[in-house]
Amino acid sequence: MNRQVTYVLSVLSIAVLGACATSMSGPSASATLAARSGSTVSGSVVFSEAAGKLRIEATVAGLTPGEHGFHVHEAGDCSAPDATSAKGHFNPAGKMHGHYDTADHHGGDMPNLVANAQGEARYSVEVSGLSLDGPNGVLRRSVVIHADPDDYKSQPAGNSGKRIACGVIAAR
Ligand SMILES: [Cu+2]
Ligand SMILES: [Zn+2]
Repeated sequence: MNRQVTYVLSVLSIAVLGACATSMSGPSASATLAARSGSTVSGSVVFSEAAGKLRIEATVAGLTPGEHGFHVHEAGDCSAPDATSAKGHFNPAGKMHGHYDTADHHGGDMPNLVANAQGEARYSVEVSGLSLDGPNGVLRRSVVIHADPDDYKSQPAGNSGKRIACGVIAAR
């Protein structure tokens, strides 16, 4: 390999590395989950914008096995022992509660978290109708995990029971 080719290749590899670093450091937000309603749930949730959608990734432990309702709630306030301070589901479009992939749902309605037999959940979904900032923005709101599954139809919150974890969503 002559010197000129080596030079071109090293410039190319720097350009590729630079592009990767840029895409990984796009705007994002995160929430650290605090246990509520006497649970021992812990974990974190990361929100990032991807091609007009919002990607939500979570790692959670201390759950009971199975499905748990998981939503963005209106208020960025987890201070109450039962997390009622987070208020209702984030609902910027004034819709009914529903399945995240149908026309009628709260902006904050997300698919259930599913915990394995050890009570751990790893979660990665992309939803439309949410963003980090602006009218549909999740920043300065909260993310809540419930004791029971969201049935995606009961009003106003899918009958998902107690709020067992809550985290305020902050830029990072
Ligand atoms: Cu909720
Ligand atoms: Zn809802």
